[in-house]
Amino acid sequence: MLSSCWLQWGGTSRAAEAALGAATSALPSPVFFLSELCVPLAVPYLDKPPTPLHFYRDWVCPNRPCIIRNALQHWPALQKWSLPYFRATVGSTEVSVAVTPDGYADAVRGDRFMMPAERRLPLSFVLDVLEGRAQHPGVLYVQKQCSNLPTELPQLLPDLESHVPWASEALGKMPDAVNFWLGEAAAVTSLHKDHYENLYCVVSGEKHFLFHPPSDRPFIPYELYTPATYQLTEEGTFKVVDEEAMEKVPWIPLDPLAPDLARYPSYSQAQALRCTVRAGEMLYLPALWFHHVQQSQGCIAVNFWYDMEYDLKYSYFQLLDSLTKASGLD
Ligand SMILES: O=C(O)CCC(=O)C(=O)O
Repeated sequence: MLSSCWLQWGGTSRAAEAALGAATSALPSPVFFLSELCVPLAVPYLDKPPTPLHFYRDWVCPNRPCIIRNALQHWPALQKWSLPYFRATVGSTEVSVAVTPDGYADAVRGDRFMMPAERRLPLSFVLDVLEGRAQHPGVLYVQKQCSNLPTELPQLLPDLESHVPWASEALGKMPDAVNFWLGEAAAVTSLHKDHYENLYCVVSGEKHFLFHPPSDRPFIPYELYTPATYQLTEEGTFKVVDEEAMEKVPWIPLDPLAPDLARYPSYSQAQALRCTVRAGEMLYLPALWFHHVQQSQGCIAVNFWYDMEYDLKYSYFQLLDSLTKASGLD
């Protein structure tokens, strides 16, 4: 009995392997087909906010990014927010600041997945650093991706809406998080993806995005890294402290600004899309799109994260992810 089960299992497993081999060797062609069909050459602009129906039908459902103009002009923040305004109104408020030696928080550095040192600093001190009036070791970025706007800077809430009404209606939910971002030009967000429909609003300055559609997954490498955190010493140097209790983290080692194609040759088949989001503009960044972000010095932004629907699109992405891993393309 045992041996017949074993034989049967062995047979099934060989059949599965053959099917997998066929599927993975055919992997790039549906991906190219998808990219040609669905991925624009540039991120399109809308001159005004879409209706909930248009937003859902034209952008969310086909999982396409766009930049929306004139969607924020009724926010007092657009007129009021500046570094001097923050100094006068919320300067004494302590905020969480991500501090890194090189501007990269949550990124692969060497053989580690590095997380930032997190410091609580009065916002006025961060403003001093941004304006060149004070110095602090490393690179500062006011960012904490768990609704730091309402939790850490609630005094600023009257200056904007608590959600994006046409998006909330289209998606049938309220945002899971409303995040505030303010940092130095050297602060970079490494290439990653999220399970959020992201409405990213630039209030002052500019953000530079580099995207890859989810269909580029087979060409984007992931590896497993030991997680570690930067620790800032009294002398102002950075120590790397391994997070021994944490599991290894799957992350993208590749820098899309200077890809190491000798090491990751498949990346040459991926199609990067770039855009700059300027003050007063709102980017719709669909769930599962890979993104890498840079900014101008002192750029002020707020974004709304709406949890994605775990629907067929999500399942297709998971399938592509599994096939990519199984094929060894990673
Ligand atoms: O603005 C940034 O630096 C990163 C934004 C981001 O990664 C996100 O909103 O998911």
